[in-house]
Amino acid sequence: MLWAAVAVVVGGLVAACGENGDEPKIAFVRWATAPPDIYLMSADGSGQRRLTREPANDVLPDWSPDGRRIAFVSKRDGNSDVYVMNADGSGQRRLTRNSADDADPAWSPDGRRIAFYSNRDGDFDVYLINADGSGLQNLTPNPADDSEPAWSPDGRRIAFVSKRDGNSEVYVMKADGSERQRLTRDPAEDAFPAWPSRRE
Ligand SMILES: [Ca+2]
Ligand SMILES: [Ca+2]
Ligand SMILES: [Ca+2]
Repeated sequence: MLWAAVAVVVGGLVAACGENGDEPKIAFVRWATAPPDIYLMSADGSGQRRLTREPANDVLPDWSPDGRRIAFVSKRDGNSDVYVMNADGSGQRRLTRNSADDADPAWSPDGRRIAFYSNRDGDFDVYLINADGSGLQNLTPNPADDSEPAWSPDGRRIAFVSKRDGNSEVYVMKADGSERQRLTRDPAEDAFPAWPSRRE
């Protein structure tokens, strides 16, 4: 249920920004023809163009900090996987190769790694992978669902959501998975942690 909510809310509404050359651009998802594709436009709405052209869901764009690449989620190979492409849509490349759901990529502030979550080990966990597809690492080997990674502006910590204590709570951990700390203690669902963007 959480994943479905993320796909709809984040994939549908949030426009990610990045710097590429002079003008900041906005990536977004358009359901022009089902299934949806990732598009790009200038910040004034001009120059709208389609970046993905596969007959499968392409959603959840997330900019690399240098504005040169975009991570996203696609079902083009049969199930949800994390991909990266250049900001002009060229060089589309699959990073995760697993029949489970791999979702919600979040680029690290130093541009080297991408956090995402996946249920490849039976339950949802937060994973890290290098931007070149190497070095996969499970940061939350816990039988409960762990999801929605969000980098701190300095890249040293990752906030995430976990159900390990019975219902959705927001946690924070170091980027190596250590020093996990629970931040919310409420019987309601606590989700979608977000830090301020890094300022240069
Ligand atoms: Ca997958
Ligand atoms: Ca888990
Ligand atoms: Ca809660």
